[in-house]
Amino acid sequence: MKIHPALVTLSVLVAGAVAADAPAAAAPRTHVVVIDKMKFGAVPPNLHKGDKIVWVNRDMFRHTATAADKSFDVDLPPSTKRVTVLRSAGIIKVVCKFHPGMRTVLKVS
Ligand SMILES: [Cu+2]
Repeated sequence: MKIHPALVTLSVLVAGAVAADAPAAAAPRTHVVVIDKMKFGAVPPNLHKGDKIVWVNRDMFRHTATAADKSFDVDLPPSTKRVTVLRSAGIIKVVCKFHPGMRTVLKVS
């Protein structure tokens, strides 16, 4: 059986429309983690791949937010903020390279 090229085009268009109607993943959100007094502040629950974290350093010291899995490494001079995007799911351990006692954990689904 020979399929008319126009039919192929039509079925591709229909498939595209169906995909567009499928429930999309939750829109990425932006969360804030404040570093103050040599500690990472509360980490928001329900983090998802694609979300952004705004790391805010309120200290007079330079810090970093460095993922143990190397998915991000943010330098944070005093009184600065930087944004990272969570590109992978999983449990991500985060430390400050300058102060090994500073640690937190992100749970990304
Ligand atoms: Cu630090």
